[in-house]
Amino acid sequence: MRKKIVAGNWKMNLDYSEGISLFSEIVNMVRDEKKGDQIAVICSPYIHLNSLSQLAAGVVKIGAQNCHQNESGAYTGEISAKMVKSTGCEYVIIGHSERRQYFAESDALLAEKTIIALQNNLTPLFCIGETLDERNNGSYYHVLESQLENGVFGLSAEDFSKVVLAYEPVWAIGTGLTATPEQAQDIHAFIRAKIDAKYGMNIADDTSILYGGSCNPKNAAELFAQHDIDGGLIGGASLKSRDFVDIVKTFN
Ligand code: 3PY
Repeated sequence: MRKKIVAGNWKMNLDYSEGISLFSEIVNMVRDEKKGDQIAVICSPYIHLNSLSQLAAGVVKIGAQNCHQNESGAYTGEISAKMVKSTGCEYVIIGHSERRQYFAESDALLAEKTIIALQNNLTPLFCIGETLDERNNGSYYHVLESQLENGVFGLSAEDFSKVVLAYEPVWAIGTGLTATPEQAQDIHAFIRAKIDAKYGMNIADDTSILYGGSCNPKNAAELFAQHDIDGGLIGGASLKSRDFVDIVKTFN
């Protein structure tokens, strides 16, 4: 069954107490206002994970924004998937364009991170997306296909069926630009067709594909109404409880 998911990505924002107080507001509002079976997730910096898990009360799920590709070892400053899982976290974002761009994370590395996340029973929120140049020069279908091929299509069908995908056009991240609902639907349908070709129709139908990139309370309803869009990965708007919860409520 395809799940409807709204996942906030706090990125590198909020100190410890700011994170706790925003999350407490979000939990209370989601508890009071959410009606459907959509899943609300907050992907916070590592410092918040354990405390948020304790405050979540089953109302909101918790995700990390990254994990290391190895189980443990001499990797100063890094956090493993096992450590993430031990905080009570259920999700982890893998391959956000900011990781690809600023930390040179390749598809091959992201494939390793996805495997270790799955081995530790975390649900990967695996991101793909094209840059503005790639959109303008028409190579974007090819770019997206190769991110899928090299990032997640090496997984067995059983493992792939545990992955959530997020399409985040890089030109719509932090720019205030959003893909139109038609542009986003076109890409989501393309992604689903590629999953169908690789894993078959049942898995393709059941895969949740989120849209990310300046999704906000004003544009969420139109985006989420598209047949192949199953929710959103929310940047800036997840830093405001009212905006985030209004996006979650879009599915009510
Ligand atoms: C954005 O909306 O800016 C995001 O990057 C969500 O991950």
